[in-house]
Amino acid sequence: MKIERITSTIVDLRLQRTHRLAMATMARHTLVVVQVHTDDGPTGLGEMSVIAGYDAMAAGAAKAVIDEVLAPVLLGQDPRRLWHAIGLMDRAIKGNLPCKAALEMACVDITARALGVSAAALFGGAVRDRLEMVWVLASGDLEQEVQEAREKLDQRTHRHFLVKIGTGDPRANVERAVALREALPEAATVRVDVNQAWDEATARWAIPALHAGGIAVVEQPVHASAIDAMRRLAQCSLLTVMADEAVATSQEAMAYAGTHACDALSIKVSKHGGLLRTQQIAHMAAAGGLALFGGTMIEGAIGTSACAQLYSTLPDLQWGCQLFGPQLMVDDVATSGLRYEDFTLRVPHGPGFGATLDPDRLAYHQRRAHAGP
Ligand code: MUC
Ligand code: MG
Repeated sequence: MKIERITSTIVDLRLQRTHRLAMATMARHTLVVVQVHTDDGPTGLGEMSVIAGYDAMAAGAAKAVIDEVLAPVLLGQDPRRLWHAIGLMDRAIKGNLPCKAALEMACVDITARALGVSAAALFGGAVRDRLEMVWVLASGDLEQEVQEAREKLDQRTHRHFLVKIGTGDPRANVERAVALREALPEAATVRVDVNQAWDEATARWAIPALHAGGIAVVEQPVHASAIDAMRRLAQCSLLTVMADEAVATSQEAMAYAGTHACDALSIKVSKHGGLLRTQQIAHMAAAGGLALFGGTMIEGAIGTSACAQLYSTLPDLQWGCQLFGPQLMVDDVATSGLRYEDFTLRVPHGPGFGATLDPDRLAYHQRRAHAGP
């Protein structure tokens, strides 16, 4: 089986509400959808998400890397030789991990479909068929966030909440997170993601205040490059300190796990450069004593199904997953067997990721020229 043709399509999708991170305010969302066609095998689907202000790359640049640099080295190759494909992409261009992830994802989808199995089978098989869900609150408005969390509790879709607190005054943000915790029933949990916004001095007083207020986890409190600060914070905090943006490569995972520079790690298929690398990093981090959280870059049905397949195979996923992308988007370009029920995400059965592209919706949402970043 050989790769015959690769296409990539930028799509712009509306969100249910504005999503506010420390470094980005998302009023809509952009995905790059990849289709890898083979000569006598199935077509594979991959996807990367682009968040302007968060990512190092604009969607047009990502598409150019995929079309002009990565696709040419994959054409004619057997998509089932996954590490070989990763090696070819690494030799073609440094970095660009999310672009490589989208293409590797499609190759994994092809491999599983060709075997007639779900992608989870390629990663050792599922150890769970449901993932404990975390909902991300990111409007910055306490009343709205309390109401949104209560709706999720009433609908029985989420009981764990992660609130983004990296924008604005740290003291007001800590108070907002604690007030949210107090407004919700005991059975709910609240954690925070600072998305690198604080310096170490701020984190030193803010983390104990969060702990005193019943917050469960603080994610990436300081800059991604501040490994020494992260280590000091992890070592003196009663609260779980989670790394996210700081750990993308396996070398960074080694550095964090080896020196206990955090207690937990948010893994992300896009950030780590694909499903195989994410599996590798997850197992390394677990061996180094780090607890795991299944992260997202707000992928749609394709990327979310792919992540869910892998996360379902990880023996330890102590902090659940935040695969809420399809719930935040008003529309999508694929359908899938993803089901959100009983506070969990039911993992699709496949074949492959269990996602099916809808060509009409892809055409409808496709970006026309000069539509944005
Ligand atoms: C993260 O965990 O920092 C992207 C979307 C979102 O809600 O958070 C970021 C990822
Ligand atoms: Mg994060």
